[in-house]
Amino acid sequence: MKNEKQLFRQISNRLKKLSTLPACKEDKHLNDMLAQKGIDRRDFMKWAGMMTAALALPASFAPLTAKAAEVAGRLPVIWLHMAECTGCSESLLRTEDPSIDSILFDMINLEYHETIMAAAGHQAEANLENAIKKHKGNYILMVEGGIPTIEHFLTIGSEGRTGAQTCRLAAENAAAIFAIGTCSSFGGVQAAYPNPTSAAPLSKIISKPTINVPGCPPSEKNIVGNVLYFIMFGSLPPLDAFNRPKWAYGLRIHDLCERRGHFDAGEFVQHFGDENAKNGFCLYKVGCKGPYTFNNCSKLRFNSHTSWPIQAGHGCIGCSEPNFWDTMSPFEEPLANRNLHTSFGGLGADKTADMVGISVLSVAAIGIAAHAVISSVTKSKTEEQNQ
Ligand code: FSX
Ligand code: SF4
Ligand code: F3S
Repeated sequence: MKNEKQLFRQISNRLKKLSTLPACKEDKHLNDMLAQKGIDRRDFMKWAGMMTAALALPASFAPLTAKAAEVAGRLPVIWLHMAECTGCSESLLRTEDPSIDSILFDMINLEYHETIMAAAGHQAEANLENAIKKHKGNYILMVEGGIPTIEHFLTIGSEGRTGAQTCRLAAENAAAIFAIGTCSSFGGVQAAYPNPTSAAPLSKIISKPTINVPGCPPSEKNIVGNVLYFIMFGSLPPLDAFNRPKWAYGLRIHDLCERRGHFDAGEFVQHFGDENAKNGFCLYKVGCKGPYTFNNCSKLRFNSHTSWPIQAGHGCIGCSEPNFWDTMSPFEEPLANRNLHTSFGGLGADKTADMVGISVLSVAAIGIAAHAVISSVTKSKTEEQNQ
């Protein structure tokens, strides 16, 4: 285990090396791009401090995070679209009031991204193949969307390749692979019952390790944070049992929720629009799945850090958990009184419900018991994986 100083030195050396590589886009410099958008150095360093804290690194590492952002232009990225709504890309590429995250993404050498590239047809296919050849072994592959395994549901491009074939082709020579969004990480809405296209997550389609960055969509910070981590460390971050980076998905929504005090005090919204809703009480009884969901939404928020679902007044629907469309819906009802027909998020939380007698216990016990069971199952899964 490295101490703080050694780690600092290791990252500095790596960043120094990276900064000597030629920038993929000579014309794009982060400082100029920030200045054009009216973002000054102070705001940029504030952002670097926030990302450093999010990545669970010591505060003294903020200059390294800033440096990692500055050398991000050396990093080629190939981004593939499978079956999805493009919400994950939208999370990052909002055109109005671009955040530092979206500017950073603009600077990254996005060699191939169907939503924003001009090429079409044969030219697009050639672009993809050229990018794979040119950056062999050095590019990050990001895949958005679930992957139908019944062939005719997803053929892409002029050569009629299936989505799965395209993923395998691009994965073969990638330095790191990120499944962006719940669809790519776990199948998402495409794989929800009755899964008519037999959609599967990326990890079931390719044979290389994938880092899952779920959320429907994931926040721009969780996408960018993983890119920064890879630039700084050149390796994958520590992952949980579902291959989610622990820095982002290590704690439950419920543990980080600003309404938690109301939960503990037994103060609940009974119906949307009631007096308790106006008072910002806990949303558990109107369906919040925060006690069963692992994500950092309250810390990093969405739309340039302005808000997140629970702040906006709706419960968490569990969008970063496997199978959440089937296991967590109806979204505006608590799980308490229902018999779940499938395992909850793959963690057997239907069993959790039985074990803690969720329908008869006080609401306060739910969070505690669910956490205990989820932690122990997660622990044993991780132990299994590490063996
Ligand atoms: Fe959409 Fe992405 Fe949801 Fe899926 O996000 S926001 S359906 S996770 O693949 O575009
Ligand atoms: Fe927050 Fe939901 Fe937990 Fe209530 S149940 S404290 S709204 S996460
Ligand atoms: Fe998704 Fe819940 Fe966050 S619905 S966006 S994990 S608050």
